[in-house]
Amino acid sequence: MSTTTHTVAGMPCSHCVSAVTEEISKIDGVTAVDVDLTTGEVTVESDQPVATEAVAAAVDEAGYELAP
Ligand SMILES: [Cu+2]
Repeated sequence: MSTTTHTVAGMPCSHCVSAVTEEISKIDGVTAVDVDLTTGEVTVESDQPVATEAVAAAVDEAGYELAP
């Protein structure tokens, strides 16, 4: 079990949250995704550690990007 947190920039509404959640949920081994709309903080729970690159790619797929 592994938990990582990331920050996504520019998610103004709950639609963004569901798009990001859906894409990150598709990553292999991810068991839960929690997005905080006000802070942009994304918590990813997974069976094994998920590479930041994989999360970044999923966020990009949803149309957003990880904050530096
Ligand atoms: Cu939105």
